Amino acid sequence: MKDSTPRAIRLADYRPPPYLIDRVSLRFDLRETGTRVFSFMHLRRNPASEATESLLLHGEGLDLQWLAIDGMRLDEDEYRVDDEGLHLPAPPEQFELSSEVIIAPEANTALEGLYRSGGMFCTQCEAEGFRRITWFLDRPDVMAVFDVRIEADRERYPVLLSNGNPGAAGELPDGRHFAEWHDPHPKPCYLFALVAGDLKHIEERFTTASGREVVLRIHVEPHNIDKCEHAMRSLVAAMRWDEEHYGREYDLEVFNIVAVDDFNMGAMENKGLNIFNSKYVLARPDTATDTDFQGIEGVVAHEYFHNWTGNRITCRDWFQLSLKEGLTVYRDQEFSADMGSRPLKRIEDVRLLRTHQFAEDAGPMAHPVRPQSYIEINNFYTLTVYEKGAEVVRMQARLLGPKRFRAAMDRYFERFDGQAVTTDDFVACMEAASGHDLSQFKHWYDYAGTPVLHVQDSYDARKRRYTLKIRQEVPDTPGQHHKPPFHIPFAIGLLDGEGRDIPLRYGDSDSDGGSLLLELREREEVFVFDDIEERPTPSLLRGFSAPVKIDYDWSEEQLLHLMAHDSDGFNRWDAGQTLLRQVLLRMVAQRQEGASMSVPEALVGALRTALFDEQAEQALIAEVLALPAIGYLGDFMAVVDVDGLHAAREHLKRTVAGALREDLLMRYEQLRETGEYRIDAAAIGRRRLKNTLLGWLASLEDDDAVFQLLLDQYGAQHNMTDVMAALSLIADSERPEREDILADFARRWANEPLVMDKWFSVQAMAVRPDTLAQVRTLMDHPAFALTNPNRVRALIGAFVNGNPVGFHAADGSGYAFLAEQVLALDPLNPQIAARLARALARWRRYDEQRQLHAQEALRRMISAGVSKDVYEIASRSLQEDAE
Ligand code: 7MF
Ligand code: ZN
Repeated sequence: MKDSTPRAIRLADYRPPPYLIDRVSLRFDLRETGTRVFSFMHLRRNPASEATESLLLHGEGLDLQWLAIDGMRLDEDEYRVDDEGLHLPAPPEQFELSSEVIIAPEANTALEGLYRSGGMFCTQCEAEGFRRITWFLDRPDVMAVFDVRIEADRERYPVLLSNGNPGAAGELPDGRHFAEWHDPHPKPCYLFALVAGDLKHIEERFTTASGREVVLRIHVEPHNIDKCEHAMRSLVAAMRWDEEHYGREYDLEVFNIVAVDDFNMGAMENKGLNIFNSKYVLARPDTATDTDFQGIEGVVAHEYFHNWTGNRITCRDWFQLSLKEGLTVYRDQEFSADMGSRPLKRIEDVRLLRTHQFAEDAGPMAHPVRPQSYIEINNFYTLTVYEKGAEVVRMQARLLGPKRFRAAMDRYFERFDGQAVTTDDFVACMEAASGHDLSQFKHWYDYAGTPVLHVQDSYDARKRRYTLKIRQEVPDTPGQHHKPPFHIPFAIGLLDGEGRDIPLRYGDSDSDGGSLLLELREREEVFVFDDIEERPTPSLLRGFSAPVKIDYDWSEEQLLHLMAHDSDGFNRWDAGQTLLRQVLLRMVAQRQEGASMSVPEALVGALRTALFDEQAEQALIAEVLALPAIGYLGDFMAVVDVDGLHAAREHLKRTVAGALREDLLMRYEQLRETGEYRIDAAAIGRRRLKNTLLGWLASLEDDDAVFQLLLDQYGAQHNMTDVMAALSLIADSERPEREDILADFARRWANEPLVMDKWFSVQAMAVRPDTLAQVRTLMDHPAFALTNPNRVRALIGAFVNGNPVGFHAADGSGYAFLAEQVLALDPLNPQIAARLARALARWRRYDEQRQLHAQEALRRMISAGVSKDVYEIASRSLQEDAE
């Protein structure tokens, strides 16, 4: 291994920092090769620390020029530098430490610390990137006031940005110039940022609720200046929303956003200077899809909301990551729900959670929302920390109700402003503001695994009594066995034969005519409802009130009844998904037995009814008509049969589309784009439904009239949403026009990397025999680069995660390809390599032959000597008790 034996970091070993850093002053002398960083900082012993050993300041890859304490240069025997950083044997109680280091942003392909992207300099410090810039106590509970001075060539880097408010700026000799920035808010170094480049910006003025004026700017490379408006609109909406819903105002004179092309993640909330992956800023109707527009709105809001939940109040240590991430995801989800359609947003979020987070929670990488140990923190920016973490906040909001939740949040902001705190501190505010005892609820933070609720019901007609028996089971996960029962908010309704909600009462709570919130606390509980006139249809876990799985023996009649009538929009959709799942799994079983696959008439009827539902939003109808993903369905099989699942999905699509062809065509025609392009919720819903219908129709492969629709929709070039919907269906086909259309698209968009990413993805996800060979060929395309994370995700990531049939090919070719690419990427960018390697984590779910191929691929990674990032993923995946 490159790193000596990777060591686990444990929550139980947390100790307060030995020293505190009150102020730091940085000067950057930016150069094309060899950038000098001068640092001056004030350190004092932390009264809360008992540490007496030598002081370690983190630092990696720093070429130290000189070091001084209180202005006195240190001799080489007065300090020690190793892999971890700079050790000072016996520093004074208080001192000024100054130093100069040389770093090489031009050679930084890991995109952590200070690096170059295109023609600019930029930074990414979360979680532990600051130590690649200069010596520091690189941990979130050390918060300092930063002063920054940047010096660079004036021609090539006219724009110089850092955190906080701007200060002096001016000319220097040799065609250079400088700018100074002061951030008055103490912050951990992971929120430090610097940008230097030849950028253009758009600008807006925002007046806060209390009347202060803030200048908002979005900076991009000059050719992208016409793609920033949507991001700016989203920012202004997010700022207003946080004032209205949480009473939180922005707290600096300027707010800058910069878009960069080479970025490991979505974006970063650096104080006053958010840095974004350009994918989450740049959009124009002809270059970006509705999903892209919505992604931008959500990510801009997410990063802005971090200003309070993350920056003003930050994490004590990285085990508390969900304190800021779960909470901020919850906030951005609620914002997006308010901006668009609430039930639709909930469906999208739950779908992500169920297909991806549930899989993580059931695999070798399963970990609690607050993990207990890690080898590489970058591997714990997971769906569990983010999405399950958001569900854990959502459950508390639900248990408290809106008024008390707001009071608890006010208390949190009041009590912990300016501090680095824990999830326990957060929950304590929820308890104090509500009087609820949440000690059992905290299991959600500490135990991994998705709880299963086994539900049985019975109806006694003579007593007019309906009984629900619920047994909860929290599965074992690596290193965690025999878990205690959780406190679970379980919202239900009971429908009568007409589909109306039966008014319910249980203990102190009643259903208000709608749903009843039951609070489960025991391993097994029985709920009895009296005066129920007829056997009701249960609507369980309404609105997905907890991140659990439900095990209940649904009949087809019950699901059809819920699909048609449930007053809870989410559960109406979910009933349809459960029905589709049951049908598809039955079809897979039929196929395995060599029988022919059958699609029940009732399902076709229900889909037809949904198609013509005049009450429902168009986007919701589209969701009802969306087939559950192979990845989700596989979770319900003892051994995942990818080919069977694919065959069943295709057969079901063809059967339904054949039966409903005329209806689908008619609705498609009605929904065709007529007037001007708009991106409001209604227009998005309309396009989504139209393109879903096109997808069903396209399953009629030999239908020339349908194929002509695809060609026409592509040819109209009305907007990128419609173009991509048509293009991906064309790319999936075996028609001769396929190659011409793909070539046409590449010609049009050769100079737009983010659009070319879409072109890479549709080809990587096409279900065709030669897809892997195509992917290999595309890696040589001039628009592809292994050094750019977006390109890697668009091509390799799309094949590995978005093409189950190709990736899980029985001959192991997909797995071998993955191992090869992980090994090629690892020396360049270990974070991206490790993310890719996760695709093999759940290899135990497949048949024996595939298992052997997968193990071989994982072993190959480990024995090649990889980064600790990849090592942690591959070694945990192979561990004995992993699943
Ligand atoms: C919306 O969380 C939701 C999640 C860390 C980097 C952005 O603000 C962030 C950063 C990762 C994974 C997902 C997201 C982010 C990161 C993200 C972005 C927008 N603090 Br890693
Ligand atoms: Zn975040």
